[in-house]
This record gives sequence, C-alpha cells and structure tokens, in this order.
Amino acid sequence: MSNMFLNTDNLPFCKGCGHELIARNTTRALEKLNYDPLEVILVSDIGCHGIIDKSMNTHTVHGLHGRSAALASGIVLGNDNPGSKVIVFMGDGGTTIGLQHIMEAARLNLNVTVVVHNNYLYGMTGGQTSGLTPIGFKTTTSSEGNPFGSYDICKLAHAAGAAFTSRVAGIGDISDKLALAFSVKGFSLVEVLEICPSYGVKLNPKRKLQEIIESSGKKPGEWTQHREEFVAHQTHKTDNLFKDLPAIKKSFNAYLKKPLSVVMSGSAGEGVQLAALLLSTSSMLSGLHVTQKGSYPVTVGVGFSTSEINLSHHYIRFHGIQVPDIAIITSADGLAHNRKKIELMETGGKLFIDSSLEVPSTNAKILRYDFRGLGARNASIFAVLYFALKTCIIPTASVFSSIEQLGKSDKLPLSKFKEALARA
Ligand SMILES: Cc1ncc(C[n+]2csc(CCOP(=O)(O)OP(=O)(O)O)c2C)c(N)n1
Ligand code: SF4
Repeated sequence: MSNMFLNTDNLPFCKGCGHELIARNTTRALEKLNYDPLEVILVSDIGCHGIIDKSMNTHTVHGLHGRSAALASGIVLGNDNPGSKVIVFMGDGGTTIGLQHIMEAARLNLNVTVVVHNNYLYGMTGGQTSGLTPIGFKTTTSSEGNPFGSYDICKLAHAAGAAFTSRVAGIGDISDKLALAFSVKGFSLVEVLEICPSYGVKLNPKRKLQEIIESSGKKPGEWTQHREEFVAHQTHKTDNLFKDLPAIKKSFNAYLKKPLSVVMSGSAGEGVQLAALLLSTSSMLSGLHVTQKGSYPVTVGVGFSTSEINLSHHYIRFHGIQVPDIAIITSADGLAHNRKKIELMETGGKLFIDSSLEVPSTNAKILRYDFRGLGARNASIFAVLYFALKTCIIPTASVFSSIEQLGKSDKLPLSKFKEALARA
C-alpha cells in the first residue's frame, strides 16, 4: 500500500492511464498537507476516473455524470467542519456536461477543489469527443480530427470568480501543484492534461502529450484572484439522525478471530434485507462492529436482492467486499448475481447454499441446506440462524433476540425455526 489514503496498490485503471498519476499525486498532496483521510470528502463523477473511489480511505460520494460539482457545493454548504477538504474528480466529458455547476461553485467561491481529468475524450464509453477535446485531436466520433476548438475551463472558471485555477501537464510529480490548489480558501480548479492510452493514443499514434498541449493553444498556467470564500451562515442545524435510535446493548459474546465479510443474496421480496438486518443486529448484540449495505434492482419486487455485511471487533473503515469470506445464497437470482464472487472465494471461506441450487466451482467449503423448504420468505432468515449454528461466530440466541427486538416475533414461524435448528 503506497500511503494512508489508498487501501490498495492495485489501482483500477488501464496501464499507463493518466488518471492513476492524478490519483496517486492527489493522495501525496493530501499527505503533504497533513490531512487525515477522514477529513477529506472526495466527490467523483461518472467515468473512468470515478472508479478510484473504492480504493480511497477518504469519505467518497459518487455523483451522476457532470453533477459532482453541484453535489460538492451542497456538501460544503451543509458541512460545518471547517477543517475538512472537499475535492471533486471529473473527466473532461463530465466537466462539459456539468459546466454550469462548476461555474456556480466558482461564482460563489465555495471552498472546493475540482480536479479535471482532461484526457481529451470520454474514456469510459469508448473515446468520444468532449467540449475539452482540442481542435485536430482524433476521437471515435471525429475520425478526421475534432473540427472545433475547445473550452478553456481554467479561464472560464477564473472569469466566473474562482480564487485559483491552474492547468498542469500530467507528467511526473504534480503533487505540489495539486497541494497548492487544495490549500486555497475558496474555489480552485486544476485541469490536468493527459492522453487515454486505450483510445487517445491509439487514435493519435504519432502524437505526444507535450506537442498536443502546444498546438491546442491551451498551455499550462495559473490564474488567481483575491476573493473571500463564501461561508454559509447556518440558521438551522439538523439533529443527529441517530439520536432517537435505541442503543444496542451487548448481551452475548461473539467468537470472531478476524474481520469477516458476508454476502447474503436471494430474490427480491423474499426477506433478504430483513435477514441481513437480523444478522447485523444479532452481531451488534454480540458486541461486534457491523456495516450493512443493500443492493437490488430499481424494480424492487423482481430480480436479486443482495446485502453485504462486514463484522469486526474493531471499527470498520471500509465496507466494500470484493471477495467475501462467507456467502449465503438462498435463490437462483442470488446465485446468478454473485456467481463470480463465489468462484473467487478462497479455501477457508464458506458457501451456505440452498440445496435446490447448482453449486458453482469454488474453493469455499460448501454447506447445503433446504432453506427454501421453510418457505421462500423465511429462507434467508433461517439461513442466518443456520450460519450462527454452524460457525458459532454469534449465538443463535442472539438472532432470536434480534427478531424480538425488531418486533418480528409475531410475523415469523419461530417454533418451526427451532425445530429445524434442532435437526440441522
Ligand atoms: C447523464 C449521463 N450521460 C451519459 C452517460 C454515459 N457515460 C458514462 S461514462 C461516460 C464518459 C465519461 O467520460 P469522462 O467524463 O471524460 O470521464 P473518463 O471516462 O474519461 O474518466 C458517459 C458518456 C452517463 N452515465 N450519464
Ligand atoms: S479507458 Fe482510457 S481513461 Fe479509461 S482507464 Fe483506460 S486508459 Fe484510462
């Protein structure tokens, strides 16, 4: 791991992509400025640059295409931690799509830094022309070379009122240049120029970055002006959203040697999210820290329903799960949605799977059970009890207690569950 801001050394970009240089130099700049990762809020946009967020130890928010500057503006206006730093990552595509949002943040001089990853085209969707593609540059939608000139985003933001803007060639160590922008009180924007190896280099094989920069007429530079940053005077503070939630008191003991990641998946409408909540609650009743994240299609009543849960004796700073330690699969929808993850599971992992399902190839230990035999809507909930019984990580009593505490005792066939547990 290269520094405290990254949770991996293996960044997700194509080989030679300038986005990696920006990501690494951003983290280096933040280290130089002595930021704690949890003081930094990274708002990423749609595009290749945005896939960095899973690798960051900072707070991350993934916005809609072109809207990340607007999201960041809202965060700055609502956040009353003056020590925090809000950074926006955008591609040249998103910058063009959301130009007005950048102008507004610059006009108000909000305390945000926008880092424009200008690789002169839309990377993620196959290399189309954007408003920052220079004249003559070839893209998949302008095979003869872009016939139009590009926006000068630095000068536009400067004219709108940005305290600081700069244009930088994405070569070598640019961490000081980024640190300069991050230290500005008010709106700053850094446009980093790069070429996407997968499309830009292939479509413009003889051209080098320096030459493209020269001929584009948009050379590196800095534009500053003295303006007071805009600080919202909050007239009303929102109460802590957790204030009315009852605290969960430790009443059981967990047996867990190291942090554990669990993926639970079945079909929408079959109680998977409730089962995940029961696993989370019973784990907290057993003294563990827990994160829980649900995902399902927008058509909430059909298709898969998945929940990712992390359990640990310690504070959990990263809740992403790439390959789970435990997978609990109760239907064909859940299996289809998680097949790849299951295939990557390692020896030592455990796959709890309904006996009606075909078992995918995996190194995980297989535990089959007729969960659906207790009724489709009870399958995932009983699977949580079965997981507790077979792993002894949390006691089954903690699961029954969570059922009671969440007011679900009348709705679930508890005696049927107990009988099935006695037989299992
Ligand atoms: C509003 C909207 N329009 C289009 C898309 C499709 N889309 C996804 S990524 C992308 C290109 C991103 O290019 P850029 O912003 O330059 O970032 P890069 O991939 O180069 O990092 C597009 C057009 C989308 N997700 N949302
Ligand atoms: S497609 Fe281009 S922009 Fe996207 S990761 Fe690969 S090199 Fe980078």
